[in-house]
Amino acid sequence: MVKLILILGDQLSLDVAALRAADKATDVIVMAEVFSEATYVRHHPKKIAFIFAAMRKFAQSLRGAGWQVLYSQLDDTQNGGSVPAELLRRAEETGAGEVIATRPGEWRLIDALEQAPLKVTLLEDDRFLATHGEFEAWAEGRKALRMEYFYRDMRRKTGLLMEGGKPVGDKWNFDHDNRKAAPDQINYSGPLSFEPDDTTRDVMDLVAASFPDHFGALDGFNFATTREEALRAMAHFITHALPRFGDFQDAMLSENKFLYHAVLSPYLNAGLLGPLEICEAAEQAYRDGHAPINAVEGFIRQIIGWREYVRGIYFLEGPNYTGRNALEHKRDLPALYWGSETKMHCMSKAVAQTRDEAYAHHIQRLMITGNFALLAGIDPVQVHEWYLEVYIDAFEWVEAPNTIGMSQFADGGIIASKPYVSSGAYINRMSNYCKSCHYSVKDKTGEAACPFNVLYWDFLMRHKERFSGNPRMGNMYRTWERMDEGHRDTVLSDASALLQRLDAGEVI
Ligand code: FAD
Ligand code: DLZ
Ligand code: SF4
Repeated sequence: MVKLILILGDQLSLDVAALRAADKATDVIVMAEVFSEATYVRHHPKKIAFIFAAMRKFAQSLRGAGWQVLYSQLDDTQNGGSVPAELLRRAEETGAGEVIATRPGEWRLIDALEQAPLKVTLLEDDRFLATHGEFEAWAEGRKALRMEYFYRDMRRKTGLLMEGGKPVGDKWNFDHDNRKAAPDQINYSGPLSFEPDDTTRDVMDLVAASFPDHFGALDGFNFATTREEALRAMAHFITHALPRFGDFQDAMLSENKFLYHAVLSPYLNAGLLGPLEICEAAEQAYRDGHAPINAVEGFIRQIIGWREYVRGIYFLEGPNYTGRNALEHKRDLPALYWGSETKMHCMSKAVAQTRDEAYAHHIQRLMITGNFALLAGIDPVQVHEWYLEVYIDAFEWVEAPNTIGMSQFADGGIIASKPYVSSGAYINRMSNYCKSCHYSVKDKTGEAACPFNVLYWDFLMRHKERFSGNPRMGNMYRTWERMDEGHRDTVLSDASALLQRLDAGEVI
């Protein structure tokens, strides 16, 4: 009997499990652009355009390889509007009795497929290095699930940067070398960009017409949309940026959106590239003497360490993870996250770049927009939805642990051993934002004081009970205790006034 083989918009890999289980002679592939996936959160137009264009081209390549593909465009009059509805329609059309799918990367969609009135078999998505079973076994019985130990297991498992059972350079982690402040000059023109072809332009027109009120610019779309292009983007990064990736991994510059970052996450997460091939290319660059160990180890750790680890946490913790709010933060996400005016130069730049590119690099996400949300006590569910909407690489399995866990400490410390908060001093050290800011990063109180400076202490005081006993945070509390009492009162009353102005919708 005919089987339907479902391929989702982030499953665009020829070796995806459902495709491996399919029979070219009898089975029919179903791919569908649907309103529900594009609007359950209002995804950035560049993200929708990327997914749809890549889906159309993937479908074309499958047809070229002899597969029968039923592809639904968003504007097809018969389009049922959701993945299950499209499966039902195609089942009726073909008489198929069964659907084979690769397990989606979001509980919401897993649930929708399991509830669909069809026989659906979900196969494990094995485009990752660690299976759910392996992650569960690793997590079992551990008091703390620290990424570093998981990462070492992944190094051993893959053999990446290993020699005779030991880590190359006799150290697992070279992060110490990867915290250089913003350089004066960047000798890299940024990620490879791709002129939209006819298919991409059609998709862009469709997206512009269908989602006019989604936050973000569609103009300037220049992402790769095929595996062949993504491979070229990868080679470009390895050749031109990887050697300096490590040194300036945590730096930020007003005038440079990408520094030496890869901007490969959209391709990796959509399935156009695989994690192992990227890491092997990076390792080769080290073995060829093209890139230093701190850059290559740091880069590989992000992929086989952090990326695999956050996925493990997402599936281990279950569907309620995205609703966690350990710090009981309740403030609404301020309008400045949607591009309303702000006098904070760092926030204004990070949000503007997000609107324009659907991309910000890790430290912008963690230490600018994430840091501000955490300090200001914003509802983590709203923060999570914002990150899921605005970034081209955002799929819940990877976005939610990074936001709920790493950035907002809303999981109570499963991912982060302490909250990622900082005053303006850190931002000033790692960037040149403060030089062009309305506020003064040196001022600790008063009208001109950097909001991060007052909110930082306000956050620590609000959560004193929880954090003052944390060995990694004792220093911060001791610094506070050493301050003059009058100064401390002024800091807290300035913070309170600032938050009131934020709540009142004033420009801060
Ligand atoms: P590079 O800095 O060049 O890193 C190389 C690769 O490592 C990335 O392509 C990515 O695949 C991987 N990587 C690096 N850090 C992480 C991480 N913490 N978790 C998972 N993979 C990582 N990443 C996403 O892929 N999707 C998301 O939705 C996402 N949301 C985030 C939300 C917050 C609040 C934070 C703090 C981080 C988030 N990240 C997310 C992680 C990270 O910011 C992005 O992976 C990275 O910015 C992608 O850009 P890049 O390819 O230039 O990365
Ligand atoms: C993100 C996305 C978007 C915007 N649109 C579609 C779509 O129309 N059809 C589809 O199959 N997939 C889409 N996706 C990706 C899914 O949302 C993704 O598979 C789930 O969120 C699980 O990661
Ligand atoms: Fe951001 Fe404060 Fe620096 Fe302004 S002074 S750019 S608000 S850290």
